[in-house]
Amino acid sequence: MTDQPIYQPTADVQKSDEVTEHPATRGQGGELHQEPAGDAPRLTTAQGIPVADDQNSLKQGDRGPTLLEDFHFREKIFHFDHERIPERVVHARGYGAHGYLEVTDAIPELTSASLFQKAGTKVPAFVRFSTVAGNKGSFDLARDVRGFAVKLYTEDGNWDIVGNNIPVFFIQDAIKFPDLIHSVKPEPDRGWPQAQSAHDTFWDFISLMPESMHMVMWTMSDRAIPRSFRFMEGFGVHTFRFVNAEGKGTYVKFHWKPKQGLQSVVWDEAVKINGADPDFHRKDLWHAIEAGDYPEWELGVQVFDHEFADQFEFDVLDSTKLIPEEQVPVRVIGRLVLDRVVDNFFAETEQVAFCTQNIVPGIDFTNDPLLQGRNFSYLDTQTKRLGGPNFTQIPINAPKCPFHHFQQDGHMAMQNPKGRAAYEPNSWAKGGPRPRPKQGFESVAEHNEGPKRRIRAETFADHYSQARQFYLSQTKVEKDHIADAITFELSKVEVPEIRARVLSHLPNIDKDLAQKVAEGLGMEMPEAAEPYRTPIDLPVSDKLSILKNGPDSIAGRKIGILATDGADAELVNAVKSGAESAGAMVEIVAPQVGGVKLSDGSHMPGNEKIDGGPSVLYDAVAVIVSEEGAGKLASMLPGKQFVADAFGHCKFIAYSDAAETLLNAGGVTDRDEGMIALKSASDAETFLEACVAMRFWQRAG
Ligand code: HDE
Repeated sequence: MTDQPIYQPTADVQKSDEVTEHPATRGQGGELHQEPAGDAPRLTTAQGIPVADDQNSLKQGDRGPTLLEDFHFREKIFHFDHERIPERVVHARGYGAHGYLEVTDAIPELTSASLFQKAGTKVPAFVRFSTVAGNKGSFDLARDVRGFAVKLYTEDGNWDIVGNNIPVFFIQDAIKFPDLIHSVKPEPDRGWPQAQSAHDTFWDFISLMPESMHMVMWTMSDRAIPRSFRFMEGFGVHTFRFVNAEGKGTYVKFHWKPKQGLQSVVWDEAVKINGADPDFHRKDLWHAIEAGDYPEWELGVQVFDHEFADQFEFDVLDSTKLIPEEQVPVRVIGRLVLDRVVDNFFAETEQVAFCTQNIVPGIDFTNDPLLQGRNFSYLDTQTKRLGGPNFTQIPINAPKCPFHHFQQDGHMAMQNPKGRAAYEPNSWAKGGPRPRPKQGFESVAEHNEGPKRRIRAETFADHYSQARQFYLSQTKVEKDHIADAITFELSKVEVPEIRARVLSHLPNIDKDLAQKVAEGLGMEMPEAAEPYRTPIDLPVSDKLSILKNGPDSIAGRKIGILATDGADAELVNAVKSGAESAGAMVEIVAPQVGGVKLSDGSHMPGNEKIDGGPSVLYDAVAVIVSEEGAGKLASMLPGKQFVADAFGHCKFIAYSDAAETLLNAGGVTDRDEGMIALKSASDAETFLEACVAMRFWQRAG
């Protein structure tokens, strides 16, 4: 020990409710402060040995080498080195929350599933939303399909509905899944692009797979850039089966319908949100739940029989097709509510292992070749990702009902049975669990026959009719967005032949769409691809559009108020309290995050500094500023962009008199009906009523 004061790398920690003084520091003379501050538990190694010093590794001499003997240091670094598990090969970036499913309509005539026997039954749920292509650290607003995976912890075990926010899929047979995913992931030689389909390999694959055309219409639509997880629909995609107590099967498709309504962003907004807040979607979910504004979805089912399946235009086993709600209405049988954020992201969201093969008595699979392939893939992938077969023992994956089996041993086995019987049948009096012929899971006794062949059924051969139906069911704004998205994506494709091949499919969907994209790309329209089966005309389905199914209030939305010192207090308070009482969240964006001094001398704390709070983060904005404040903002790029973007993205904008200077500086010179002048506090109401429409689309032309 030297006489010199010993250098201490840790600064004093500010005290607050959550932060205590650092427990183990050395005094000037090098002596250790023995006891932890307050009643904090003692720091130990993973083996439980109390730790004296967590700042310095054990050295031979003050400036000498670190000693191998330092088991605390070695254990800490070793653990750190092993802290990552492989990310999911798809759907790597996701976010989860807890909640419950409450059955609102019992359906014992359709299914013997325990949860559906009585209205009012509640089962715990865990839901994970995700993007597909990007890695774990990618941004939230990628143009992509969103995963919508629901784990229901029922009395009869775990039932996972591993769905998406789009009701169809790119491919018909699971054997093409690795090809599809390889084509969209970063290209293998160059390692880019991240979380994007706008590149050669994806469109090359798509152009060679006409069965993907329906799904591509969806991914090029605004469905692929949702405003928030809370405003998306979810779909089980495949046709499943309900099975009742008599063993009678009925086909079923599962739907999740957001009570909050549907809502998406525009592409330019998505790009800017990715820069301003790459965690936009996960934060949105977290903040809504923490604020007690629990997102909710209706569980709906489309139930149909063999007769319907036989006369339906397409094969109900083909996941590139949906059944329009106009043909088979969605019956609501439950509500899914998310009311609790996770305690630990890794333990819950990262380790949750959804498996399509997790179904319960009363539910069954069909022969959809995509579903059949998935039933193999998910168990395999979880075993690899979570390191062994005991991933079912991790609390987030463990059933919440009693469970007993003879699986044993393996990595990290935590539930180890007592006694001698590790096999079944056995003759020990207390030999453990036995099968229950009447209550156990049974598959529908379906009769299948035919030659063993690698073949795609003829009933899967129509590739364009529903793509056309989807496109024609959209509003004009939505159609324009689809054309713009395809044009954008193909403009990132470098090989002209690939662009032309994609283009050649579009006339089979809609000639105007094809023409628009060709013009947007500056290309001659190539000859149309020869369809295997001539597309048929199908009736428009309003349920396929987002804008025809938008919200009916601003509840759950986020209003941004751009305010400066001297802003009219009455106006700021009117917008704020009006929005909050309508169930919206309000954030104050100010030149300084400390907040602003309003006209009445009151202090309004800020949520964002103008540079960090661009208008893309809000559903609508109010610009309530003083003359002086407007002048200052007008000389700043983020100030000008705030109003220019809000206007360009067709948002409703409320503005005080003094805001004119800023609006003009941002190039916002039109005062259309989406621009609401705040002359007095009562105008706040007019503004908030207008906001229910979410966008003033007329501005888009
Ligand atoms: Fe998946 N999919 N998938 N998928 N999928 C995975 O499982 C797979 C498909 C979906 O939040 C993987 O846990 C195959 C359709 C979601 O953890 C993997 C095929 C639909 C999630 C896998 C499909 C989905 C996954 C990767 C073609 C909508 C994330 C990591 C037949 C109905 C779940 C993992 C979560 C995840 C395989 C197609 C939805 C590799 C082989 C269709 C929401 O097992």
